[in-house]
Amino acid sequence: MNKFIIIITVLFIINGCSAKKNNESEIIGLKKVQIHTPSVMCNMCVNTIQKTLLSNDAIKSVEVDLNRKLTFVEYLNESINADSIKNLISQAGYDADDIPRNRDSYNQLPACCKDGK
Ligand SMILES: [Cu+2]
Repeated sequence: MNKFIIIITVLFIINGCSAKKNNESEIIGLKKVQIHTPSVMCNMCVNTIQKTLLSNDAIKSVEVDLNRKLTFVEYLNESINADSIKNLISQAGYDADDIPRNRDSYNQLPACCKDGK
């Protein structure tokens, strides 16, 4: 067990050094983006967005703030970018910043998730 912890620690140190060489502001390539998702209304919407985004391996965490209509996404910078994430949200049927929802996906959402727009 102790050996395991030492190995993990060493790996972190090595990782930290190589990350610093490339870009000092990013810790092992994990980035966070805040996306305006004005059409989220209920927990079903939250589930739909989380399921869609988390099925992508490059996306590490998804939080949806229903009150502020914001979606916070943590992702691996070298594997995906913010625009691709917005496109995924659109494909799920929701507006994401300047990218409008995919109409077909929106039509398939449950009635409680449709804002009628
Ligand atoms: Cu909903």
